Amino acid sequence: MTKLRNVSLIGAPTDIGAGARGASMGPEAMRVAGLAEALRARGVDVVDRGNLSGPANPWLPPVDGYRHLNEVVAWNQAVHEAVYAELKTGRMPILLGGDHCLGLGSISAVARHCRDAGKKLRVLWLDAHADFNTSVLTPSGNIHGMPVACLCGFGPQALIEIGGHVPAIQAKWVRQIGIRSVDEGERRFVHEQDLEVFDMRFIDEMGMRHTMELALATLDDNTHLHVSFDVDFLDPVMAPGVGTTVPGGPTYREAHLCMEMIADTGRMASMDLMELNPALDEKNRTALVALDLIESLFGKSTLMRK
Ligand code: 4U7
Ligand code: MN
Ligand code: MN
Ligand code: MN
Repeated sequence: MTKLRNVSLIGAPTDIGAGARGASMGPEAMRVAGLAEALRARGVDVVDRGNLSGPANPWLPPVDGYRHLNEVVAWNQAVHEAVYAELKTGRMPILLGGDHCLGLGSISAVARHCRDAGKKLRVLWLDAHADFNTSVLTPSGNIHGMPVACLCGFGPQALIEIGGHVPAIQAKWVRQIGIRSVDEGERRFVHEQDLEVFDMRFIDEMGMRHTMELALATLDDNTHLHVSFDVDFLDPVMAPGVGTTVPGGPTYREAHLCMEMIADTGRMASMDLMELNPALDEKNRTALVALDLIESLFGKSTLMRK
């Protein structure tokens, strides 16, 4: 069971790295869904730190393969400092996005904390996409498709050096689950860098249980587990409120099993909830599904378990 930790909610209300507007409303949608109350009901001490601030979205086309690079850097610096500060005081940060470009600020802070504390880091990247594009490979210029590459040291200088250590993480610390949309050049780069990807074909054939056993196999008592949850990981049938839906994702039960098995490790020490887009949702339905899954991450079981 997950140790009950002190959780700090950090809102990052921006869609600066995305291709659709609206993820900027994600943090408030999770508050309206009752995230703090649900975690408190599970015995977790929750403090809502409110929202970070940063530059407005100018909605301009990409320049040299990057859209809104300066603004993305500013938002990620704010996220990095906020997440790092929470970890330093021994609390578990939950970053409420916001688009997934902010995974860079969040995970670079976690990596910095792990260096300070001599901890081993594992990153679970739950997503329909690999988010491993570069300015040359990207078909869109949208930086929410690039955070994993940036974390591994492939990206613009201003972004990759945010945590003070380049690369912030090593590709072999990452496990990606649920992947089903990878761009052509991105696919080659994923193979070249040997990123460990459990795609939907793998999950179809091996099942979510075996997939998660493999993805969680190398955790030990000294491991800090970070979960970066892009809501488009989920099948759009149950989670329509995201900008980049891809059909054929995990079912409701598969997603729950994934979260329950993470909870069972007791090692999750930070997380991101990213890409929720209330402008595309129906009556906050997707936020409520995300809430359900977060409760499972914090040990709520649908089974008759003690
Ligand atoms: B998300 C995409 F081309 N690969 O780079 C791109 F398909 O954070 C999508 O996972 C990226 O939602 C999606 O623009 C980024 C596209
Ligand atoms: Mn993503
Ligand atoms: Mn995605
Ligand atoms: Mn998306």
